[in-house]
Amino acid sequence: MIDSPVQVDGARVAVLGLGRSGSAAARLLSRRGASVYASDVASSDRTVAAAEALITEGIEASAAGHDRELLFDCDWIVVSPGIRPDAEILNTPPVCDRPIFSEIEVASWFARAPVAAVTGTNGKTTTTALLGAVAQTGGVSVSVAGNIGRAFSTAVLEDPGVEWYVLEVSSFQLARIETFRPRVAVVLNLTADHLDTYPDVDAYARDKARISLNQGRDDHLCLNAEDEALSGFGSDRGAWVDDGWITLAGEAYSGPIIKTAALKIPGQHNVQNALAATLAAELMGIEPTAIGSGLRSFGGVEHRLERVAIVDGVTFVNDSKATNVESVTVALRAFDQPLIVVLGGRHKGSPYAPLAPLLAARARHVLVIGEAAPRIVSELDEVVDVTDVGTLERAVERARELARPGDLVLLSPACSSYDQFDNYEVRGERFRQLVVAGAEREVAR
Ligand code: UMA
Repeated sequence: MIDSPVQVDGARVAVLGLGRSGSAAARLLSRRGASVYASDVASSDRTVAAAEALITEGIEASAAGHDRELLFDCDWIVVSPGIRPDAEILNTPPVCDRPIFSEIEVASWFARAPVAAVTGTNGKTTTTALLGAVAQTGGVSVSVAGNIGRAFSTAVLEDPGVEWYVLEVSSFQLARIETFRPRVAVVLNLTADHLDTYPDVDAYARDKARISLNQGRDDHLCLNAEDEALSGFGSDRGAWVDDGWITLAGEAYSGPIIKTAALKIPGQHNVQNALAATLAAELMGIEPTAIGSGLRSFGGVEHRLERVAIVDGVTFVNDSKATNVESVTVALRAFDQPLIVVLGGRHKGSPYAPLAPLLAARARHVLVIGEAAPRIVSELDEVVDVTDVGTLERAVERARELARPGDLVLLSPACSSYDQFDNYEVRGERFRQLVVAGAEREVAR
């Protein structure tokens, strides 16, 4: 717990956005003595229900618009990570004249345990979940939260007595921090992403780099020496692969941990994630034997290269979390079988052409859905069979018709989900349902 840069108790605070972050921040601040007005521009069932839930708890809230008159009375503002920096509300009075903080910044004021925070373009969800699992194996109580799907404010409210908070943090969450200070910070890798929000890669990288903004002498920053954008930071501590072994040179222990072959999570990228988690765990004080058992037993996270079912010899893999081209590249490399790949959703600004060589080599067919479909077709149709099928329902149906036993159907969209779904989890769940429903129909026939 640190001193907040602004007064909380007795302050009038506006929370923008009624998603997971906004609702949780509103609750946390209200319990800490602030008078909160929480609002959302959208009038969907979800935002209306979120506003009603807050109102029943005695918190002022509204969906279907931000009430500017109420905003004028507010001393400072909390912004949800999904509100784009160029959103009108952030750039016009009264909001632009007030201090604006991100939700993780606000939550950190009330966290009584140190934070281990993981960022990077890809692998951060897996690494965060893995680090949480390793810590738990080591007997350390942790609360896992952040971009992974549970707001840090929720963790602070629900798990006040833990020894560590293990957080996945995104560039959007880091953009408006002021005092957020992880004891252990991890930056996994950095490649172009979110170019629909940022003017260029440098601006995105600048936000990611803020993870170490407030770190001091007793804090640790773990970087990936193999990542072009992050290398060049020499250090005598680290984790690497030596003759097939994950090997650690840490604070209290130096030596082998486990063989990479003992990891359950597939692919070379997951070896990198395991190395990052190994080093971070040791810096959190976890014993090397516990790190080894935690790494060995971790089975991966939902929506990330998640094997959903095998139907008539065809494997269906849900990689809905892959919302950029690098993630899809990693997914395409993780399997040896012939692939039928489902791409598409909302375009995020980066080209799809870099996928062409891998798709040409591994994909039997590409099915595209959502707003980005025409763009994807035009960038890929010279190298691979690609069909715009519009929806995920159609994609699963068509994949079934095209697939032969031994093939693998991979939902790995390279796009965000917001054109057709609430978020990537809902998209992944829908894929799972469609696969399972199709399998049941086959059985019934
Ligand atoms: N809104 C306004 N006014 C505006 C614009 C938008 O009120 O002018 C509203 C929207 O209608 C929406 C809300 O603001 O209801 C924004 O919500 P949000 O998108 O921030 O959603 P949350 O449920 O709070 O989820 C956020 C993260 N979402 C994003 O960063 C887009 C979740 O990460 C995170 O799990 C959650 O906080 C808890 O920390 C998701 C994500 O997709 C998984 N992250 C991106 C990624 O991983 O690529 C960064």
